[in-house]
Amino acid sequence: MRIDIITCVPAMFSGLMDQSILKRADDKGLAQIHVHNLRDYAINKQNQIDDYAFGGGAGMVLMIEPIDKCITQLRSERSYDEVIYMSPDGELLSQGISNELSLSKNLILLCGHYKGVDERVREHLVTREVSIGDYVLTGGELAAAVLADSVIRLLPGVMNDETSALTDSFQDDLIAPPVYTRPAEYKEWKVPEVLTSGHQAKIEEWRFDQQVARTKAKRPDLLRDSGLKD
Ligand code: 6GU
Repeated sequence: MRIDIITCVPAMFSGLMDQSILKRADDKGLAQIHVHNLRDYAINKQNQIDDYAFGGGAGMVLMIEPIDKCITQLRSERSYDEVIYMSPDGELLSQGISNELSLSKNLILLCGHYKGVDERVREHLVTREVSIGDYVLTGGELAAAVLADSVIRLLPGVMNDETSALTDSFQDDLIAPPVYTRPAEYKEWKVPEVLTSGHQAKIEEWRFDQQVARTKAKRPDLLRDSGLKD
């Protein structure tokens, strides 16, 4: 998978792929992130990429021309599954969307700033708009990093244990069960006995019961569509 990120703050992505699971994905050639500085596509000597909104109002608007030049350049090099505009009013990112996007070969993530982008970018250049939650960030960069992380970790071969992404919270609309490691007793705080019993069927049953109980307690909204309610 290749992810091209268009941003006016490229420094926000430095180091993103240098650690942990994303580094392994990069090392194995499973995922690459290419960051493009919108200013490199500025239309004049002043390196201008934003301007005042027609009709007035506070805040600068990212101009269409630098964004179009950058996207057109990328599209001339390869075809993209989606051109995603990171925006607080986009569709809410979920495990389902990440699963879907993880089947992509090439993605463009466009990060907005200021008061947003010229609406014609959304009308003509973007195929999808994604938000990471109902709160406002200063720009789409952190949201793009979140989306990239959640998608890349799902790519086959990225995780150590091939099945581990499948047992994440949310993959089956249930929160993951609690986990413990040695020592089995610490300051009189004990690990549930079933986990050290060696009885695998009982362990699986206990884990599932825990998932359902925890989801009911913490995120009852997840159970609504799962058929597991009551
Ligand atoms: Cl994608 N962008 C911005 N600026 N704020 C956000 C967001 C995105 N998702 C949640 N808040």
